[in-house]
Amino acid sequence: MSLSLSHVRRIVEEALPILSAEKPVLEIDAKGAAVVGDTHGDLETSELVLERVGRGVIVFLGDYVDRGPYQIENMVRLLEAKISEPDRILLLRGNHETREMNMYYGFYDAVSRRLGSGAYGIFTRLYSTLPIAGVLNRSVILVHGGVPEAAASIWDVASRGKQGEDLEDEVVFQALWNDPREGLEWFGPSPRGGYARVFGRRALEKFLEASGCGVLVRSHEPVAGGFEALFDGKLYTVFSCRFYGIKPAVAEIGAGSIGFRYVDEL
Ligand SMILES: [Mn+2]
Repeated sequence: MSLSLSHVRRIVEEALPILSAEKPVLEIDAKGAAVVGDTHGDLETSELVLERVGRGVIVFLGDYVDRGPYQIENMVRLLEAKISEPDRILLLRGNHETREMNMYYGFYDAVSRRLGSGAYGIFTRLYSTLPIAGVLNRSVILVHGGVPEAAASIWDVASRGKQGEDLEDEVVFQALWNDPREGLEWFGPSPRGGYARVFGRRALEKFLEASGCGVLVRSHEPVAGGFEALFDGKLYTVFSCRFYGIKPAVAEIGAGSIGFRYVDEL
């Protein structure tokens, strides 16, 4: 992919009004959905998913940039897909779609080196338009991290609104940062630091019930095998970046069922 600043700027500017019109928490009605976890510059995963998943919506759970070798290409490819099929390709925000993370984990430097100093600002404009979460068929919560401690339901998260260049609201921050822990009931400290917390079974069950949902699908942790069920199948983690020594996977959600497939076998 040839990358020029004018091309990247044009793609981002075409995507901005489409994303801006979307709600902070997307209400998605679809017969089927493929859910993609972190890609972190794994352009190959994004290409395979976009080319081979023929039906239903495709929801990307965020973390498109930082770390991998094709961070800009990956972001641009996903935005091109969004522009051509705005109702089918849904791009949620991950904890790496922030200025704070990009300064430390490589995307700011990659953009400055390849597109010129001053180019990076177009991406923080983009981040502030990205939705925070989705609810599929009024039953499945889709979000990068998990359950925030101070939110009763996903609709409570929605009321916080989209964020600026960083995740200023603590509830939204936790929705994109928190991790599940088997054996825990409510909440506990997270090794990730900041506002981040870990959440247990009762925290998840209460949040799901108050949201009118039965399952939460998230990413954020590079689980061995690319896919993992926790809390008796009330929560799934899917991870889709091949640079973590795992086989990238996607979740496939149909009527009353959740399974997974490896990206390289789609
Ligand atoms: Mn993450």
